[in-house]
Formats: sequence, structure tokens, C-alpha cells
Amino acid sequence: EEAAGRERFDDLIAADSRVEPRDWMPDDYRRTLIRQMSQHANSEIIGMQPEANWITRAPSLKRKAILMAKVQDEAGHGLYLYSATQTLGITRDEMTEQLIAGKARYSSIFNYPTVSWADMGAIGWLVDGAAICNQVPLCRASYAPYGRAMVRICKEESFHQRQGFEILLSLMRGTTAQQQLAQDAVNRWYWPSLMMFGPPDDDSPNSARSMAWKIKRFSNDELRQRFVGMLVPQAEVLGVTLPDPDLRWNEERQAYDLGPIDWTEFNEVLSGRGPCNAQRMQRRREAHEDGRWVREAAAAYAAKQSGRVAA
Ligand code: FAQ
Repeated sequence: EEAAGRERFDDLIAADSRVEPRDWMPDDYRRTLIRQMSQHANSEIIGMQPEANWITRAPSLKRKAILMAKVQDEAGHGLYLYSATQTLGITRDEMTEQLIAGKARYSSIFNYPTVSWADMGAIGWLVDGAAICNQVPLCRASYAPYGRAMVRICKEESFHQRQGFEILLSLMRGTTAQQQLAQDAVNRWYWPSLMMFGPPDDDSPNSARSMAWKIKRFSNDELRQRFVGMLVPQAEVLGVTLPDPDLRWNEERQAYDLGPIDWTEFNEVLSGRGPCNAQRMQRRREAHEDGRWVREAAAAYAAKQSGRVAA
């Protein structure tokens, strides 16, 4: 039976078709998906924190309403992705436990501080921009529930990216001080946003297998390159400078050459020693504790309801 399952699985992958939760799949495929999808869900949840920091200080009622809606979208993406991951046989409680215990990863980018309002613009433009570049190909991931989740999430991310661009554009049309605020934010978020795509291809242990399984469709460096190609013309429209003196169009490669990325910084952040790792984890644990009575009340209510039906 396992041999038949494996053959069917291999055929599905070869035919660029999709694997559904009830289909047989190799254990390593399941584990890889649980790892990537739960990390992705965790990123959406932790990713609410840097922006939540500015909800109370948004410069107008309109900006505040927009930012609140964006952060709520992120909560929705997190829940949607946790549900998709549950189809692989892990529970929501287990994933939460792994995150709270510091055993599960979340994206490096959310360990940086948001020090000015312009950071809301830079996050939307650069962080959501990188997220879209990475996630559009994931709409075609071989695991169907992940691909389906990505379709909806990408639509909302595009909206978020426009929102960030528009914040930066407003600042760039403002006073010299406002322009400086926007440029500073771009300077701080540019390199970390390039690191979101993961380590370089020659140092990416999971890539080859994930690409063979058609979970990943492009390599980390390919997507990073595509992202920079997307940013350059948009930076021109904004009138901001990308903080890489070595950034140059390479006619031969038909792509931009980039200056060196500081992988030491990336590894420090992944090891838990980034500027805000401790703060983000502490806040997540507090929120989990603060929500305990709600979960308990909901469980008690559900038990009482099911008791009634039985009686
Ligand atoms: N941060 O072998 P690879 C968002 C880890 S967008 C932390 O290349 P893989 C939207 C990696 O897990 C952000 N860890 O791994 C939003 C692995 O460690 P492991 C979330 C990283 O999986 C916007 C090790 O390094 N998006 O949330 C990072 O093939 C604004 C070796 O790496 C996703 O998660 C990193 N940047 O490729 C929300 C997208 N990069 O697990 C709020 C889905 C690598 O073996 C506000 N994920 N690592 O212990 C992916 O596409 C992939 O998992 C990659 C990494 C590309 C991130």
C-alpha cells in the first residue's frame, strides 16, 4: 500500500498536480511543510507587533484605521496558515507551544524595531513587497491547502504593499524633515528585507529538496534578485535611494549586481540575538497568558453546549 502511495505521490509531483491532506505523502515532505508553514504562520502573528507599536501614534484617524485593518489582516493570515498546517496532523496547541518555548522560528525581519512613523511605510513597501515576491510562487506549491491559502494572502499583501508605498510617497512629497524620515526608514529596512529570502543558495540546506517537491519554485537568491529588480524603478518614483553603493545593472546577466549582504547579522538574529528578539517573545508569551481565561471560557462553553445536545 505504501509503495502504491509513493508512486501516486511521485506522479502527482511530476505532473505538477497537487497533494491533498488525505493523500499519502512521505514523512519528510510532511515534516518540511509543517516546518515552513508553521514558521510562516508564526511570522504573521509575531509580525503584528512592530506595527501595533504605531497604532496609537498614527498621524491621523484615517492612517490609524488603515493600520488597524492591516494588522488585523495579519492575524487572519496567521490563523488561516495555522489551520492549513493542522491538515498535516499537528495541532494548533503544539504549534503555539513550540513558538512560546522558542523552539519554532519566525521571520528574522520582525526582530527589528519600529522607531518612526516612516517605518510603517518602509515595512509596507519593503517587507510586504518581499513577502509578495516570496509568496506568489508559493500559490503553486504542491501541497494544495498551502497554495490555496497563499492565493488569498497574496491579494491582501499586495494591498499592504501599496499602502506602505503610499505612506512613503506622502512623506517624500512633504517637508525636508519628512523626506529624511522616509529615507532613514528605507536605509534601516532595506538590508533586513533582503535577508527575508533566506541564506544564499550555496548555504540553504532545505532548498534542493523543497524545489524537487515543488514546494519552493525558485531559489532564495533568484527571488531576492527579482525583488531588487522590482524595487529599483519604484525607488525612483518615490525619490528615495536604496542604501547599496554597489547596486548596479549588469547588462550581461540582465539583473542587478548587489553589494555584500551581512550574513553575520542574519545569523545573529536567527540565533535569538537580534535587536528585538527577546521583546517579541516576551510580548507573545504575555499575550498567550492574557488570553488564557478566554480559551478556558470558550472550552467550558463548548463542553456545556455539547452536554446539552447529548442530554
Ligand atoms: N528568518 O534552507 P533554507 C510575512 C531559516 S512574510 C528566519 O533556505 P527554507 C508577511 C530556515 O527556516 C515572512 N529564519 O530554508 C508580513 C532554515 O531553518 P530551519 C514569512 C530563516 O525553508 C509582512 C534555515 O534558515 N514568510 O510574514 C529565514 O528552504 C508584514 C535555512 O534556510 C514566510 O515564512 C528568515 N528570513 O527557505 C506579516 C514564507 N530564512 O527551519 C506582517 C514561507 C531562512 O531548517 C507584517 N517560507 N531561515 O531550522 C519560505 O519561503 C522559506 O521557509 C524561506 C526559507 C525562503 C523563508
